[in-house]
Amino acid sequence: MKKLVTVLTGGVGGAKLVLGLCHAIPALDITAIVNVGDDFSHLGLAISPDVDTLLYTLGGKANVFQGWGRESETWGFMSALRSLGGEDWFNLGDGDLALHVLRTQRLRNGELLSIIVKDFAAAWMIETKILPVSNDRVRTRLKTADGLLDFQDYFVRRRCEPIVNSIQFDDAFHARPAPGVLDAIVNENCRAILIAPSNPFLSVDPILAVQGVREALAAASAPVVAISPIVAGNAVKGPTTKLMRELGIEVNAAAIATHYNGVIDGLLIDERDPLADIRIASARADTLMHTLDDRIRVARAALALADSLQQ
Ligand code: FO1
Repeated sequence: MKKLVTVLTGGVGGAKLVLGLCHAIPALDITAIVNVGDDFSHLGLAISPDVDTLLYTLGGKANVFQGWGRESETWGFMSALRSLGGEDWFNLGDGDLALHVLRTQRLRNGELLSIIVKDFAAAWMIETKILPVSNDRVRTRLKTADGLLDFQDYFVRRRCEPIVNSIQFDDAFHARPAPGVLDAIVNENCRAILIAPSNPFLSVDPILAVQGVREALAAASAPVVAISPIVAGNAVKGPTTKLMRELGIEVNAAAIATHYNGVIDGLLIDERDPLADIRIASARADTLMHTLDDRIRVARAALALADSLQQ
């Protein structure tokens, strides 16, 4: 019986879905393929926000209110940095810092990001496979009214305020999938491939831009099901709604289906949204994920839709 499930995911929304999935099926059967377009170098440190959000969430260490970083964090480093006049727009907690320092040290020694992440996951007894989509550099940048901005400059420093004209994924064309990424998609034992309700334009597109990922999804025997990030005509979190309007895209499930045209076989739509006029299979559920039970419910609903599409 096919039992493996692969999830394409960005940060907080995706981590919630993967956590729900870990309670619906064995965690060992899950592979999360994670966006690295948000990664950047800051104060000489290699930061991988989406990978870390998943590590913290599955390791039971996440700050769920903040949506990033660790729970019970202390901020001694930041206050020392501030007192010296250092750049303080990107907050690095003391515990979080340990991850960045260790990752940076190992990358400088020539190790691959995917191996470092595997070791961090093993140290925290995380059974789910967490795969950065690529060990090569992929950088999300936005063409805005204020010029071409790096992702974190736009997202954190400028709080998503600049009006966005277009989004690009620098170096993605040359980025090779990390070992295991394509196999997790085309594997014969794959039951379902889920696209988390992460931002399609900022979090999922950079995954799809990596060499061979779109082709693998098209060739996959497992059904590909996306969970729409739109709930009651609005995105649950972050800049998705504002971004879609600026890009001239309607904010509804039909637009998400159109965006993923050629990639997905089914779309899970929130029950508060009107029945979308879409040409692919769909199902409806309450897709808000506040509690663990919510996350399990959404994971099960997405799997049920995928199972209904299994040939
Ligand atoms: N997001 C913020 O809004 N402000 C921060 O100061 C911030 C710091 C930060 C540090 C480490 C990390 O892994 C993530 C951090 N994030 C912060 C979140 C992150 O930049 C974005 O939420 C993701 O890139 C979007 O998925």
